[in-house]
Amino acid sequence: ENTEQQARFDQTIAADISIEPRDWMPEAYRKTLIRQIGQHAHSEVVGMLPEGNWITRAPTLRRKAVLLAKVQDEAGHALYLYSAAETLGADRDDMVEKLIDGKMKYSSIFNYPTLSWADVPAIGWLVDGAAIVNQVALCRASYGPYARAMVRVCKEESFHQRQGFEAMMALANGTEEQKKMAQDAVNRFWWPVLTMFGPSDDNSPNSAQSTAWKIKRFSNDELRQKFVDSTVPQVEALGLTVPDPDLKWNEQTGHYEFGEINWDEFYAVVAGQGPCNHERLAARRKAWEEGRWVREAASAYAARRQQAA
Ligand code: FAQ
Repeated sequence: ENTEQQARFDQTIAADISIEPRDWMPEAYRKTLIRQIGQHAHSEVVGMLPEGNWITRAPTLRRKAVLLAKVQDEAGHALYLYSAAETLGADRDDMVEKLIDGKMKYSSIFNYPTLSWADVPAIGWLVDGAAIVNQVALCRASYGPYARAMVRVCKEESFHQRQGFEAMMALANGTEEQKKMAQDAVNRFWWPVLTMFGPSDDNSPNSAQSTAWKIKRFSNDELRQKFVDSTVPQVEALGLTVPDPDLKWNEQTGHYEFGEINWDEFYAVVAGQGPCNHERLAARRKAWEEGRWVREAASAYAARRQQAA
């Protein structure tokens, strides 16, 4: 029976037909999806913190309204993603507890601080820009609920990316001081953003299996290259520079060549030693604890209604 189910699963993947929650799937496929979708959901939640830091200090009412909407969108993305993980049998409370106990990961990028207002446009433009490159590929991931969540998420991320670029343009075309803030934000975010795509292909333990299962459609390095190729001209259009002395256009390949990423820093940040890891998890733990009474009240209410029915 199991080999027959495995054969049917393999055929479904080979035919590019999506796997749905009711379908039989190998345990390892389920596990890797819960890992990736769970990490992705946690990234959306923790990702609200760096930008949330500037909501009370946005420079104008319009920027504040846009930023509030953007941060709320990220909460929405987390909800779609936690729901997608639940269709695989994952338990949401369990996932959140693993996050705050440091047993589940979230994107390294959110462990960097937002030191000036220019970091808000830099995140919208560069971080959401990188997220789109990765998530457009995931719209074709083999697991149906994940792929479908990505379609809507990508539409919202494109709005985020454009608002980030537009806000960055205002700074880049502003006073000398504003231009300096813009360049400083690009200098600090450029390299960490490149690590959002994960380790290089020869150091990516999950890639081979996730590619065979068609969860991954492009490799980490391919997506990173795509991001660099599309973003460098945008940096130049703003009159800013990329903080990479080795960056150069290669006429033959039609791609930019770029310098060596500091992988030691990446692994240290993933291991919990980034500038804000402690602060981020402390904020999530506090929210989880302070929200306990709401969760308990909602569960008690639901149980009572069920009893009455
Ligand atoms: N940070 O073997 P691989 C957003 C881990 S966008 C931390 O290559 P895989 C939007 C990896 O999990 C950000 N950990 O792994 C937003 C694995 O560890 P494990 C979220 C990282 O899965 C914008 C190990 O290293 N997007 O939130 C990172 O095949 C603004 C080995 O790596 C997603 O999560 C990293 N950067 O490929 C929100 C996209 N990179 O689990 C708010 C979905 C790797 O074995 C504001 N995820 N690791 O212990 C993916 O596409 C994949 O999981 C990759 C990694 C490409 C990230």
